[in-house]
Amino acid sequence: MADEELTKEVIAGTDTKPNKESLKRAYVTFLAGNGDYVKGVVGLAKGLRKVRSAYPLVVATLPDVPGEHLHILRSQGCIVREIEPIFPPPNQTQFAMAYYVINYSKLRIWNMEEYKKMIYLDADIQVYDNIDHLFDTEDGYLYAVMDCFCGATWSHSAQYKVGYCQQCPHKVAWPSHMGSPPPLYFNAGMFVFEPSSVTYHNLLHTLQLTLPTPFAEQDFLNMFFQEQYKPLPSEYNLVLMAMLWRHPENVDLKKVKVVHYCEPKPWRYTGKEANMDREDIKMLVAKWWNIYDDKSLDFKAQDLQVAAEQETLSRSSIMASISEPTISFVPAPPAA
Ligand SMILES: [Mn+2]
Ligand SMILES: [Zn+2]
Repeated sequence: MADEELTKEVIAGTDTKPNKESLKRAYVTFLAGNGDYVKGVVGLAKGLRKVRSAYPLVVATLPDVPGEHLHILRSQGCIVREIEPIFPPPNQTQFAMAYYVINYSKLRIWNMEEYKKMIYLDADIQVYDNIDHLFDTEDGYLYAVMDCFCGATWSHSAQYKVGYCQQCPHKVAWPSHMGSPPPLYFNAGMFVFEPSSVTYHNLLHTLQLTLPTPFAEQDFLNMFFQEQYKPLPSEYNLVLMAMLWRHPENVDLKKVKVVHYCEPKPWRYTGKEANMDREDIKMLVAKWWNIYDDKSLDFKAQDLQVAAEQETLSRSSIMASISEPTISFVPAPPAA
């Protein structure tokens, strides 16, 4: 491996701050409880290393994540950031499962203002291609992939009753007597956003005034960012199984960069689950395990050493240039 590549890999997995640009950008995921989602985060950290991402993975953790899991995350090069839970207004708890309730705490990531731009990824996501270029998207928007309305979890919605899905808006047209079709709706497992304390406080304030809905924080984010939402192509968040089942014509597995294992979770998959005995699912689960099990993708002690030297180097170069009127930082090399 070339030195430059090694350095890049080290930078990707640490909170070293070798230049101004990498300080401002990070991936972020969210972890709660003492369950097996920690495996998802470890897998994701290794997946980002494998595709040579130039940016670190921040893990926003709730206080109920056990210390031994925090230790595992740090030893995999993650930046652990403990956050306080956000409880939904009491009128919302009737709808949401505990899973959704806990997910309101995700809103805390908007308060990570030390980063200019972040890419949020659920812990049940894996990246199979470098997506660092999404940090270069135009500011002022929230970027995410459109969801599918065909699953039974949507049975409460007008879309489901009509049989309309934004993934194939021409298959079943939206009835004209029902006005304009519903606004585009994204899956909140992956999105590109800009942390901002103004947005953060608006989010928390608006949450208190918001009526209950079935998809809790995902519905809430869709309402809040309706005007700023810009769709990304579906290869940036392939939602399993919805897309493989309902819209196979919209899926090209060879092009997929990001897989969202809503179901099945790869670390729980046994092959005996109903309707999951499929070659495409087995292939995608095996792909996830290949990364998770790959020891060469573990964050290594010698990387820490190199990382520490990097940090010292960058500190001393900042110190050396501190009296200069303008400090120009060398940007990270573009990812391969
Ligand atoms: Mn998910
Ligand atoms: Zn659909």
